[in-house]
Amino acid sequence: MNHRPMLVTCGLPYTNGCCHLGHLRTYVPADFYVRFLRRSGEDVVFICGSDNHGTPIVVSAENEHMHPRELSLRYHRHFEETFQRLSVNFDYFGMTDGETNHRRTKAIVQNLIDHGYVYKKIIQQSYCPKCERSLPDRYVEGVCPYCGVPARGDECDQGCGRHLEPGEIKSACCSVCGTPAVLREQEHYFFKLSDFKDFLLSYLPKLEGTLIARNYALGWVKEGLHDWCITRTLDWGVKFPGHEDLVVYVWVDAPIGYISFTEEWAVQHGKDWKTCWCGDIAPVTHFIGSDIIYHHTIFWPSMLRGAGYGVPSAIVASGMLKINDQKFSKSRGYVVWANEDYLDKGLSADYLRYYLLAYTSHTRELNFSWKIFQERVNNEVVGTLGNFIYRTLYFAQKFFGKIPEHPVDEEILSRIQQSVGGMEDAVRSYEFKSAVDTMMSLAAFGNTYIQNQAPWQIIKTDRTAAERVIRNCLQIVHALAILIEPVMPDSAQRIWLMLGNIDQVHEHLVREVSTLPAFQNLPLPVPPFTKMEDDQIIELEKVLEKRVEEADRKVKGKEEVSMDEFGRLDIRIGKVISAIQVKGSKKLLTLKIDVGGDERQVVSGIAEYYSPEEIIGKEVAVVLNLMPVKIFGVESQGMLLAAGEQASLLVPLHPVEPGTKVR
Ligand code: B3M
Ligand code: ZN
Repeated sequence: MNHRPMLVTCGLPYTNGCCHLGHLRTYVPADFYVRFLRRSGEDVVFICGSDNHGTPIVVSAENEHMHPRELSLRYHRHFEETFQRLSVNFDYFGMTDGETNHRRTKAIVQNLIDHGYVYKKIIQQSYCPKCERSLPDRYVEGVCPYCGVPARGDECDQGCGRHLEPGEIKSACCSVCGTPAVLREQEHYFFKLSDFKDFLLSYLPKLEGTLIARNYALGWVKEGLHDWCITRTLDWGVKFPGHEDLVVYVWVDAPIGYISFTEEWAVQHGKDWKTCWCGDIAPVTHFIGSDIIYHHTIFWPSMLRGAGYGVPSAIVASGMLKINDQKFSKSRGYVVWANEDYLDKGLSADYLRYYLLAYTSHTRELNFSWKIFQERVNNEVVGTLGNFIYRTLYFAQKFFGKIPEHPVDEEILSRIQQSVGGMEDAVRSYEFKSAVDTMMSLAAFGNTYIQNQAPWQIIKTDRTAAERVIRNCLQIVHALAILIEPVMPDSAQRIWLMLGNIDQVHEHLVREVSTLPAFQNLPLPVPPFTKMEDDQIIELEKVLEKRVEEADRKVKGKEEVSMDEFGRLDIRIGKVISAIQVKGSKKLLTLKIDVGGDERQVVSGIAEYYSPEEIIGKEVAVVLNLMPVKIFGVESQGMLLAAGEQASLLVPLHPVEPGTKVR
């Protein structure tokens, strides 16, 4: 077989929202992994792109009165730019709505059909009688049939996390208009996932990557596999072969994007994408969030297998993210946006990268708080790493002006080699935190070494001895520059230049940590890192606090009320005495209502549904203790209760005296 580069991918972000730390929890470690492998001499292709299809995008586009394509393009650019700002450098960043992916998806689906893995079946599908359309996936909201928690049509996102098949959700309502959905029979196509049980049972135990991915997947296979509905009644998406009214489910064409983007990259670079995607096991590593393990370990390999492609060799799933110890949640305000909250404030991309990598193991829960961020940056990056590097460079430059000509101690070289070995082992077992810690412990070693040797003392009496110490320290700085490149690429380059180099640190390999050309002139160094100040951190905390408060207020609007609170509303039955149209408005009537000895004037938006004649004499329910307001210049001293789009008035079933309280 031809030379096969390693292919590394990241889960494709949906193009209906901005980049946040939840995304970066996966992308930064993936970028680190790729950079480190490259520093170790591996040929790696790093591929990602945006996920443009599916109901999340259609629903968002509808809300923003935009075509899904326009919305997708906007967010596609947003992600591309944001990744660049964070030094997450994909070799190719495609779009699942691109021509290649339409073509590749159709081809793969056709393959599956040809191999007999697809069949059609009539199912009960949610339908909104008001919007007059089918309600696939996120067009429906309801209750999870497994755990009873509110869920959306295709997944129980707040409860058990299960994937839901069309028609499974209970108490379904249209997510656009709130109307209860009805079930309608519809013909859909299914993928015979159940045929892949034996394949998965032999494939999954050998799957590399993080343990949680493999173990979850095996558990699911043992629980039993259900065939998978792969079509949706939707316009936006990749058309199902031979059906203009059906598109494939987004989880079919999204992962196929990995192949299509490899193809597009290969065309640009005169390479062959097939080397990455053929053979039994393809040299492909997927970095994903742990919420999409099912799709990547069960659906995706089965689809690839069924269509005759190679299956991924590794799945690396990252743990979840918390913000201030609270579950990450956009709606509850526990979110940190990559641009608005971080990069646009002039904060260093490298610091964030460091935090995301060093905070905890890749598969553990990562907590973000500005306070801890400040502590880790100030103590570790500035205090340990920055301090050692600056002390060394400052001293070397001041007393020698160049890298002194002196052999490096064996002991120092072997200490450096020990770090390199430790990092390599850690990276290859996806223990990124441990890799970064190993690098930092080399810096800590350097700090202790320079402190104990105190070259600023020895130089007073023995210049050669000082030369030896500083030469050792410079060797460590040189090694650190190469080793931190995958973690903090910009900072690594700055340090590299301060060592008197003129080229790019990322052109160098880890095996060069022990070489350092002597006599190189040293420019005047500056401290490579600066502290995060308290007042800056307080500002950043405030932004987050405010967002949480605002979200809280919104949620409280929908909160339960106590009987006492309900009792504060004075709702009574009143009799309409007169009704006249409000001048200048087609929608409003001014009503005079007898509420039991008292008369109230109420302005109500019911003119389109009731003529004055038909409403006079009617008994209606009125809220009496609302604050009076002026509507079209007319004072309104209450509110009629009505339901639905046609303002159907709430009336008592049996006659009651005007003024009777509603309880
Ligand atoms: N677009 C985003 C998610 O569910 C989804 C990933 C697709 S990866 C092929 O996290
Ligand atoms: Zn509807």
